[in-house]
Amino acid sequence: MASTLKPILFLLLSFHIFSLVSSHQHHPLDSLTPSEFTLVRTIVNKTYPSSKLNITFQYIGLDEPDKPIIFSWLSNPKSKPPPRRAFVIARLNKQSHEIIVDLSTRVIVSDKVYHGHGYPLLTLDEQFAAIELPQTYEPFIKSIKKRGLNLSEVVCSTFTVGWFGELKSKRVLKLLCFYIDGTVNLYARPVEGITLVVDLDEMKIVEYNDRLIVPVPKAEGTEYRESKQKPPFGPRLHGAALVQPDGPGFKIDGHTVSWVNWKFHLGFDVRAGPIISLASIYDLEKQKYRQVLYRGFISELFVPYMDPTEEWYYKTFFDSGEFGFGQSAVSLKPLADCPTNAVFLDAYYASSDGTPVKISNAFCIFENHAGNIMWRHTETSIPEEVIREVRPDVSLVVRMVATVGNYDYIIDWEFKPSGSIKLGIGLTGILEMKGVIYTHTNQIKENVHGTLLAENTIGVYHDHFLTYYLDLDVDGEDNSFVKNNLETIKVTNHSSPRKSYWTVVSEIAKTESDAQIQFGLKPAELVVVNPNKKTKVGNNVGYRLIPGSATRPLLSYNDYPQIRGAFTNNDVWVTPYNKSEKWAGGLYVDQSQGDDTLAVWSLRNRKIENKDIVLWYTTGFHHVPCQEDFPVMPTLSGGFELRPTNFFNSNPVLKTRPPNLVRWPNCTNKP
Ligand SMILES: *[C@@H]1O[C@H](CO)[C@@H](O)[C@H](O)[C@H]1NC(C)=O
Ligand SMILES: *[C@@H]1O[C@H](CO)[C@@H](O)[C@H](O)[C@H]1NC(C)=O
Ligand SMILES: *[C@@H]1O[C@H](CO)[C@@H](O)[C@H](O)[C@H]1NC(C)=O
Ligand SMILES: *[C@@H]1O[C@H](CO)[C@@H](O)[C@H](O)[C@H]1NC(C)=O
Ligand SMILES: *[C@@H]1O[C@H](CO)[C@@H](O)[C@H](O)[C@H]1NC(C)=O
Ligand SMILES: *[C@@H]1O[C@H](CO)[C@@H](O)[C@H](O)[C@H]1NC(C)=O
Ligand SMILES: [Cu+2]
Repeated sequence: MASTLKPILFLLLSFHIFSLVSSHQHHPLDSLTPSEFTLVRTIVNKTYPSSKLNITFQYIGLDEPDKPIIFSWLSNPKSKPPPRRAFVIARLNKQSHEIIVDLSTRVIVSDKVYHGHGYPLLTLDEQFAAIELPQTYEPFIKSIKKRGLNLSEVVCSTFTVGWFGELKSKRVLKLLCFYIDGTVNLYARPVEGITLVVDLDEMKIVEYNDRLIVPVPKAEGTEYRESKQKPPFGPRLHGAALVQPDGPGFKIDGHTVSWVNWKFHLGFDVRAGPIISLASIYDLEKQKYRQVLYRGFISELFVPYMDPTEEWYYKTFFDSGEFGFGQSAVSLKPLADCPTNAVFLDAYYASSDGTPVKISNAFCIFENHAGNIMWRHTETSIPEEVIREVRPDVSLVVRMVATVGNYDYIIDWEFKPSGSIKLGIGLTGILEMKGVIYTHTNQIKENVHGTLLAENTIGVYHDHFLTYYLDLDVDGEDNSFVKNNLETIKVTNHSSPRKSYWTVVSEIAKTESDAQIQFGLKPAELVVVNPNKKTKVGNNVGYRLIPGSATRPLLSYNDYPQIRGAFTNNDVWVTPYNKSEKWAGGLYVDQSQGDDTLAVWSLRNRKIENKDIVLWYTTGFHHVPCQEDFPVMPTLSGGFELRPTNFFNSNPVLKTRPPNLVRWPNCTNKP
């Protein structure tokens, strides 16, 4: 290992974001702007004056125009854009109101009280209010004293309570508390045994339970701040500079990004986080853009923990529908979260009183020069000639990081000139840890539901399921879902020395049940095709799903969390497009009872052949924590790919010209 320290050289690029972002005109899929959030608040205030009523905004987002309206606007973008509307879920008098506000006419178009199960997204404000309550709650103060702890060093955190068959529920959440004396790694120092229940509509503690005393794990070894580390230090990583002599290769016009042969719209939603819309790719041969993806986003993120004991059983989180994946977006750190050539974009959401909140640097967009090969070939079979053709790969990445409490999720959308879209997921941050009496594995005689990571510290087993909504419109709206099953054929009549081979047997999914796939031993290629468009030689144009790691749910199907998370029962589902079917776990996920999930919608078994269809794909991780995940976890990466499959007549990057060579001052490598 090299041990000499060399200065890190960063050649900063001298372009400004302003040169990339040209004048902004509203695209109908643009996320709501700060002034639009303010306008929503003003309009709702006319009907529900906040001076008289305690109204809170749990969700405000764009009520996107119907698909045909978008298409007709796209065919004539100079025409008047469709009306801007906002969809609002507000809490008022212990009820959830669904309000649609027309921002052009400034009226409330509809206002309905929701009477079903479940509650809307939690706001940050109410969570901040809730975690303050224990500090003045007598029984809690006593419990902390009893443990010999210092109240001013105790911080609490919010946990959704799930649903376990209760017929009636209140809008509550649970609090667990942590000790921050000597560390900022609160999750590593749980004050185990105490559970508080807060009624959010009353904003008061309604249940208290101090069940057991367990030593609080020590602070030593939990710190992760660079400034607090003590020698010996790890190896210094060597720096590198990125130079883009031709400047960046992408343009941002409003929220539409164009790069090389791609064009797409980037939106932000407080619940979903990044939303990619209208992704289309330029076909050199046809001399036009062709549609690929109408809309794609993470629909839900299900994180059930596997400890059935009193303080842990309910931890079965839905990070998108309960906490808001967009609401959890954090500001990216230039030169660290994204490379030197990244451009940053802000995002906005509405706080619980309706005022806009800015997340600066919520997104970064950059060209990824990772030193990979786009395609190559060396040919040595030709006499007296060696042919060596290589095209270096460059891709475009849109990145967001959501920090949902302890965990950090790195979400990448990566576009490749070859037509592939790679969806990257990185998990890092801090584990949820449980305090125990044990300091060595040889003391453990019971099931502790996790791995002993440090003295008195268990990293509890859990899963992360990420369910993507992918409304592919492959070269047009009407698509079919095809399973290309790879089947073994036995040769029994001695027509070949071979005894077997495999072949492709295609199956077109007619209805939803035909498209419910659980990955197992039977290999298949899963392709969304346009049955109305063929290549020159007659194949249906398509895009296929190249799955990431399969993560089968391991809970019983009739277990309450799995009823709520039933959208993970299959790896793949296909539904006919329906604007209101967006959230795989339902619109109201907090304490939901599983009656509005993808699994329930799909029971209708609707026709999906040659229709506008949506592909739902779940990938994820079963997480058995290990000591390397402590005190902070090195990124665990996953993801999947959407890849053109007979979409083009031939390799679409055959004639892509490689980037101009950049010579290093003292480079010994000769091109
Ligand atoms: C709501 O309207 C009232 C007048 O009815 C006004 O006093 C108040 O400032 C408004 N609040 C907001 C948040 O717009
Ligand atoms: C609004 O909330 C405040 C503080 O929680 C409370 O004192 C007041 O009674 C509430 N008003 C209504 C109309 O519910
Ligand atoms: C409790 O913590 C506060 C803040 O760090 C400190 O000022 C105080 O001395 C501590 N008290 C005890 C009893 O340790
Ligand atoms: C053997 O079986 C294959 C596949 O069923 C068939 O195509 C072929 O004609 C058969 N050959 C002979 C020699 O019977
Ligand atoms: C769209 O989906 C919702 C929820 O599943 C359903 O109630 C509604 O009837 C569907 N609309 C159409 C046109 O199928
Ligand atoms: C390049 O190499 C020369 C000769 O080896 C050396 O004097 C010079 O400092 C080097 N320059 C850089 C920028 O490394
Ligand atoms: Cu994990």
